[in-house]
Amino acid sequence: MSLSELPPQPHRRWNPLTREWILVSPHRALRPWQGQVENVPRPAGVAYDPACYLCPGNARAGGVKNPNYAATFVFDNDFAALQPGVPEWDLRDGELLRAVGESGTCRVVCFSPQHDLTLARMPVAEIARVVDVWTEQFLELGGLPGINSVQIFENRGEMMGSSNPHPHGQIWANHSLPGELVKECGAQGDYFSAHSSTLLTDYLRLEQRRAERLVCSNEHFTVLVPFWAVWPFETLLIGHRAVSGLDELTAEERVALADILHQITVRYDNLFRTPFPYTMGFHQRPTDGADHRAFQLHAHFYPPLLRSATVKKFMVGYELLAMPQRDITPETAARLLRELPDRHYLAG
Ligand code: H2U
Ligand code: ZN
Repeated sequence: MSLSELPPQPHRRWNPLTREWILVSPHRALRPWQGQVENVPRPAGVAYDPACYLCPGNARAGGVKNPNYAATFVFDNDFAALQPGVPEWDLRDGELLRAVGESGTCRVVCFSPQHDLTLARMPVAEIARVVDVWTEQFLELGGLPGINSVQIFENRGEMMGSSNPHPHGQIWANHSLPGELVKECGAQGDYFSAHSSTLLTDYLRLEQRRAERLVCSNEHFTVLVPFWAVWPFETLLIGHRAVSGLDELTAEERVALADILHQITVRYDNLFRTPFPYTMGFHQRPTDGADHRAFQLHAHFYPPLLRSATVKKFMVGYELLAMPQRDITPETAARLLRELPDRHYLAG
């Protein structure tokens, strides 16, 4: 039996990036569903919303007024989870109780002044400006003393807890390396030591050869459903050239990154003809000044929807207590996404 003819039986799949297993139960994809039905979110519909705290010229919580920005706008989060200048302390009681001071900075990035746009409905040239801003922010925040991790992400849609439809993302930059980054650094570092090549470049070659889980690509980037995906339509965005951060991309690659972000978000919206909710974010090298050539820049998309604009996957029960599990296979999810039109369903 080869990996190309995986039987429709329960099996575990290995995630080499985090070194964890996930459970795949393909035979379960047909079970009846009488559970939750979500309200279908509608596109926001107005270019300017006087009540929006992200629209140009409007006041935010605390009274600060946004400038009349024309493209992108970055500000320090008014309810930041991290604060700069927290002194270093490490308090313990024996082995079991421990707390460590954590300093950092949280920022909000508005992608566009237009309230009702999304990445999927922004022209590639405008997304390219967002990529440039992310790159500048990575350099600026990563260059601050004591900042070793810069997490750039977007929560899209109410279902993912996004507080506002205005196109925006967040950046949390902090002193310690968060758990996911620690896992990915360890796995990529060990792989590079053993093979003298980056894990994700070798993985991408494999997927390009097998062509079972590819979704879309351009000259510099490919999006695929990883073999070990947990979320039904989870994808991984990998560059064709291994770089450790956005700052190492060429100007041409930054535009190609904007293009591939557009391609995948259009396909997502087209899947259930809805503004598709997701958490997306980049994983980049720690900014601690150490040698991170083993670390390859990539982005994850974690969308919650399962079978329609209204039914999402829950991470509950066995997933919380034991390990993540999925029904629809990554191969099926990739085929569904791949076969969708690359033109947005709302485009005239
Ligand atoms: P989310 O939609 O992903 O929650 O991001 C919006 C962020 O905007 C959120 O972290 C911040 C919230 O703290 N915010 C402000 O900084 N100022 C405001 O006036 C409202 C919300
Ligand atoms: Zn707005």
